[in-house]
Amino acid sequence: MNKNSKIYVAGHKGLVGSALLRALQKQGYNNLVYRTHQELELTRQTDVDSFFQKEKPDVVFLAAARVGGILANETYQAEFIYDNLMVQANVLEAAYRNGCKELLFMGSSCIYPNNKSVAIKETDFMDGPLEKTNDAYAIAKIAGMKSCDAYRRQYGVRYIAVMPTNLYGPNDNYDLKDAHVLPALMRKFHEAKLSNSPTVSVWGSGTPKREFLYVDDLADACLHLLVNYKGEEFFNIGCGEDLTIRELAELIGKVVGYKGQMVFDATKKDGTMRKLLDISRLKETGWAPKVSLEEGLKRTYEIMRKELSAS
Ligand code: GFB
Repeated sequence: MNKNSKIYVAGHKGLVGSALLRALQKQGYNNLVYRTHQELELTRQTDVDSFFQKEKPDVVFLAAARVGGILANETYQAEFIYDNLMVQANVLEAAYRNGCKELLFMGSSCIYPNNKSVAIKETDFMDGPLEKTNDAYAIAKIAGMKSCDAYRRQYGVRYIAVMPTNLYGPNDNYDLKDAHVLPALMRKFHEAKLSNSPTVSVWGSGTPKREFLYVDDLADACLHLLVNYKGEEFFNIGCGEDLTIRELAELIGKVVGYKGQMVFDATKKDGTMRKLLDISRLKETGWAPKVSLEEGLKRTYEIMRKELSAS
């Protein structure tokens, strides 16, 4: 990949794709292509083929995916597995057939065995059962990552995968039914503050632990790998630290300035109790995260208010 390479960012309107686009633009990549969901339906093979035949990108960042929090994953299991498998299969095949030599596939930390009490290394892959609340999504992501291996080995292309931890930042989804925990709680605390509501509902027991990475750090790591890494491995991308959902909620409450109480809703699931990623493989390549959780939450709160008032 060089500054003149034609780079297709699939999913450029979403949390991850928009961060990749920002990072590429900031670093002076000047031949970027993208399409909105309305312009290009990635689950439709003929449309994807036509797009790749026309544009013939040199590099693809595959960040288009059907994603959501714990409830969305359970509610829309069939859509999560179907849409993700179709998008991946269509994009990888069309990319290869149209001469694309480099591709970065966005996996997920949910490909790993659930309830790991210690930080998860890449070598823990396939070493135990998946978390039930998102196994349809996880299987699709595993298929995507294994597809990269297969295309690389059979065709000699440089298709690699990364496994990001839970992400947050600009262009997140704040729809409370579908959102991940961080944007959901930020919105709930913000609205509770505005309406002087005495309580905020936090799903589950508050005891599961999660790791959160600001999405601009993820984009930075992805560019770093595509430019500097020439090997065959896949990479965990995280910040190396986790906290309980209760601690996260307290931190968000502080950033938002909410003075009321949290009420834990035991009718909602906890999901896996822990999924901290071990990022030593990535650190060995010379990359480290830059944005602390506190700083990331402050930035996200600013941005969320603008995004909510614009919607
Ligand atoms: O972020 P989240 O929806 O998904 O939930 P996962 C994380 C934890 O936060 C769970 C709790 O224990 C939830 O019960 N939680 C507390 C809440 N309050 C809320 C709330 O208001 N909304 C939400 N959504 N959760 C996802 C996967 O798992 O992780 C995806 O479902 C993806 O597939 C993503 O892999 C990275 O962290 O459990």
